[in-house]
Amino acid sequence: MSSPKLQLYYFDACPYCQMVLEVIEELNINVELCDIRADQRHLNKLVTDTGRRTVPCLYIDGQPMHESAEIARWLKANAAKLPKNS
Ligand SMILES: N[C@@H](CCC(=O)N[C@@H](CS)C(=O)NCC(=O)O)C(=O)O
Repeated sequence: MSSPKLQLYYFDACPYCQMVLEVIEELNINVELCDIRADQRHLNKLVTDTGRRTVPCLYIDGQPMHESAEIARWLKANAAKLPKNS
């Protein structure tokens, strides 16, 4: 099975995002980071796709998942098949 493409929509000062970023670091998972405060296009896409501006939001092969606890749970449960940083 091929690894899903992962993108995390986030901003630095968000504690829920930091929790998810810690899990990503712990598991050494390769995730594209999309800072919604640094790039308006990321915010626009998030709002267009989900109708919300809430972060964190993890896109899994283009499918958005909200809620930090759910994201952390999903990352841990699927770690074995996720792309790793080299
Ligand atoms: N229950 C959510 C809370 C996320 C949340 O409140 N994020 C804040 C930033 S720390 C946010 O995006 N607020 C903007 C909004 O909801 O429009 C989670 O755990 O992911």
